[in-house]
Amino acid sequence: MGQPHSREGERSGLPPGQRLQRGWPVTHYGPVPRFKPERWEFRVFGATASGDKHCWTHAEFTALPYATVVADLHCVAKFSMLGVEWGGVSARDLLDLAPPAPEATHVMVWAEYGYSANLRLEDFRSSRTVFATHRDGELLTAEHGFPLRLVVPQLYAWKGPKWVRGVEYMTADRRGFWEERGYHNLGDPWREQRYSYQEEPGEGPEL
Ligand SMILES: Nc1nc2c(c(=O)[nH]1)N[C@H]1C(S)=C(S)[C@@H](COP(=O)(O)O)O[C@H]1N2
Ligand SMILES: [Mo]
Repeated sequence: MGQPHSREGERSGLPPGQRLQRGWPVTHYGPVPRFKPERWEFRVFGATASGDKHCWTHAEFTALPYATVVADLHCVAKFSMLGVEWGGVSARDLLDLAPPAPEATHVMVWAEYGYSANLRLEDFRSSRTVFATHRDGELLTAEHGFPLRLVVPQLYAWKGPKWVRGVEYMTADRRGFWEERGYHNLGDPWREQRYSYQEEPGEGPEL
């Protein structure tokens, strides 16, 4: 009781094997993409309820309802930041606007240059999952994911792509970029699910 930022079903503090990070380092693979507003669009596709894909321009996406979530960020490289406020569009609102088909069980979140991360629909559907445009009230910088990054507070941060461009609803699980390259398919920091060799049967598709 009484932990900062704790809410029902939410765990706060340092997960096992993590240490506190001061400041905000930049961690990603590959170059920082340049934002081209006229070419940017956000797509939801795959197993949608209607069978159609949904598209938003940058102006349309940023006009969606704004929500904030206070969350911790845990990098699998063992640093954590606590109590970051993210602002943007909640995944739940997006699911309402672009509902998945009843058969959908997983999502692939796609970012610039083909970076991707797979999530169980239940993790994506968490009330705390947010497509963030802001951090602590300020617009994201390019290296931290401007114009949009996904934040999934209950999972390691690689599950939250920066420069995110879309979501694919899937009827079976498939590995994303790091999940294919040795990282755990589920990525729960409280269970220290760091590497794919730790996966139990049923926790991920064949490698
Ligand atoms: N597109 C993209 N998003 C990404 C990554 C990446 O390599 N590419 N790295 C992830 C990892 S491992 C971490 S720890 C966080 C780091 O976010 P930050 O640089 O804003 O601290 O971004 C995540 N999102
Ligand atoms: Mo990371």
